[in-house]
Amino acid sequence: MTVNITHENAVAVVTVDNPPVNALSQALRQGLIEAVAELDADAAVKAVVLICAGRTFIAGADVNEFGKPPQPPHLPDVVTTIAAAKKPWVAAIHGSALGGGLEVALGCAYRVAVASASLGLPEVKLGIIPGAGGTVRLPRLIGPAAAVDLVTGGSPVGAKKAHALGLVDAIIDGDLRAGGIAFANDSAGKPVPQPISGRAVPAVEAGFWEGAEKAVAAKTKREVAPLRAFASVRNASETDFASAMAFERETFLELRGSEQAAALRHVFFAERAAPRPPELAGVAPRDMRSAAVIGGGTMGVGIAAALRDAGLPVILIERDAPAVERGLANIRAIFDGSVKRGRITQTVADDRLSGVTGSDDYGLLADTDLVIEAVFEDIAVKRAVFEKLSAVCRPDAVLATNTSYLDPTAISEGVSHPERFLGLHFFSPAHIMKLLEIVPTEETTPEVLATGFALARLLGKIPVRAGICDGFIGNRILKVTRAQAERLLLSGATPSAVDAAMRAFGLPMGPFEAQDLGGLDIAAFQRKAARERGEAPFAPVAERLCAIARFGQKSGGGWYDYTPGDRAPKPSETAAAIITEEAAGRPQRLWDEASIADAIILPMVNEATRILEERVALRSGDIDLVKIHGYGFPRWRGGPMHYAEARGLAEVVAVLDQLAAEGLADAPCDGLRQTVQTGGFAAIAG
Ligand code: T1G
Repeated sequence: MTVNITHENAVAVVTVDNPPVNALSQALRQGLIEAVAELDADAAVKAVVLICAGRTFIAGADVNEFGKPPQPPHLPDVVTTIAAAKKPWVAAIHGSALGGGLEVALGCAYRVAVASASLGLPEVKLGIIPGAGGTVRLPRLIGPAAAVDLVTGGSPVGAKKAHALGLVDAIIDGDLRAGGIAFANDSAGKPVPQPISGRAVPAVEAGFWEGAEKAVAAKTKREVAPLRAFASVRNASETDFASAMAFERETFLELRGSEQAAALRHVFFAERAAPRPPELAGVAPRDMRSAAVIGGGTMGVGIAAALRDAGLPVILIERDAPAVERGLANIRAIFDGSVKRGRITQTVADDRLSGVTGSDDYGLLADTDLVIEAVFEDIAVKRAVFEKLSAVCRPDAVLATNTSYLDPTAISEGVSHPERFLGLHFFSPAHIMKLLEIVPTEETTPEVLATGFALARLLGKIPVRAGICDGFIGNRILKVTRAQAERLLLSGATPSAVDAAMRAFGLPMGPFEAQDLGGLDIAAFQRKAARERGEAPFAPVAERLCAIARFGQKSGGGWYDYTPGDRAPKPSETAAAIITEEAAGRPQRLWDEASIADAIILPMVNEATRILEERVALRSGDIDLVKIHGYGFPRWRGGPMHYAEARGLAEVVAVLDQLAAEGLADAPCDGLRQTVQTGGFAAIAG
């Protein structure tokens, strides 16, 4: 039963029970409508408490219904029915009152919450706007400024902040049900507050709307929903309730069918599928109560900081005392930086740091549950670390390598109990970037793999299982991105034009700006290793830039020139001369933003399809998550694989065929051609 009614004397308790998050399914919406009618007709009922079973208050409309035509009763009607109830309804909130859940609560006469609850309107994160009165009731209840923040940002606020805003009428200490009933009993004898729909919107100072709109536009760039949500809040603040509700509903229905909404919904479900690979269902991870990181460089201290943020004590091992001190200074710098940016207080930073023990003595790791190696990307150096770890760690301690490009199986040669070994590929900065590629070897047991996924949950990261190949998923695709970007330079494009086109597509920066920022020498080192394996990586210009020590910003120039103290890239005559020489004799063509994006993004999709075919990735949504959370691919495009499906796979194959005919890209792989018949990547994935 989705909606259940019980009675506590003159108070009726309406309990919603629709696991897992009490989403507003059609049955639940119908149940609420019927509950209002039943309780309005019951003379013995003086007030109503609306509460939810399980872990949270209503978490919103049922996202599973979004791809289908809306079914009555529609949520705005449910909220209006509750708002018109003859008895005061009190929303008793725990967990998260989100989206339609908060809108239902706004239809109630009162809202109470436990201190741990949160309330928000995250619709813009799904490419839509609130569609049941959220943008109309909120400015009437908490004022336009707070309403704009809540609606356009999409982030929830805690109950205490909500109480300060007037969004919540009381914070309940102790049992929520009992507290809600007591509040309802108390309210029963008082005049019911004026319905929000009848309230005026507080005035704003001159220039508020213009300033707020600029701020929203600056923050959300190419995403459509935030500015449309802003427009609905402004409209609601300047027109009558009924007109504002109609405006909001029309906007919601329009965006509900938009490409960005489909993309963001895809990411929402992909982010919930990735942490639960089917083969790990029912597999219990090992306990993780302590951790160690080997290596105090950028990656090592980033990983150590992430472990501390998750509350694990960390031993940071380096080769000698001076290196230990440098490592501890590096991690202190991370926490100091977080304090300076207001992410944590000094007290928290001190606590984080106090949980790190620096040492050059591997013997301290005798009882450590998890050890992550993050030393120099050289197989001999890594093997030497694991030889020591094999000697001192417990046989059941999980040993992990953070390698980006080396073969974890090769690293694990000689490790005692290799079943407890796996790759955990973090992305720099490791305490910030959400992505964690989890790379098992053939000997890694399901329990140890499950421990990797449990670690990701503990660290608040997005785990993606990756098979072993050069670059796993993300860096393997990155090699194609870079090779394609250079191909364009040899056929008439410039670094600035390519970077501008990729920014216009939605990337945070273009491939050449990114290389100058990260350093060209890192990729050169990987290309050298690839050549030693007999491969022929394509980077004629990058090789020549590295040959004259043009490694990017850190050497004063790379693809671009930089003046000291200024990170703004300037076109480089040196790079242009090398490009001209390397382009000599090659066909030249005109490039615009769209054709540049096609020549880079579609070959990435082709390589990603090969990754699926080889089972290096389990599903196309995982690849989308890798690109979004590891490389800044625009979330509102859903990732490269969703983008290709939304663009049309037949068109993707046709454009790639044309580029291949001009020698500007590989031809579509068989798997990609098959998707034209099957209609998507699902048929390729396992
Ligand atoms: N609809 C359907 N299923 C949902 C859902 C939803 N809104 N939210 C979560 N789930 C499922 C999820 O797929 C997973 O399923 C399980 O619940 C646990 O989720 C009209 C139109 C609530 C904070 O955007 O933010 O209302 O994989 O792993 O980490 O204006 O889920 O177990 O089968 O995320 O504890 C607005 C989205 C909708 C809230 C809980 N609401 N959800 O986090 O669990 S639009 C949202 C969340 C709307 C109105 C508009 C989180 C959570 P499974 P989980 P969690």
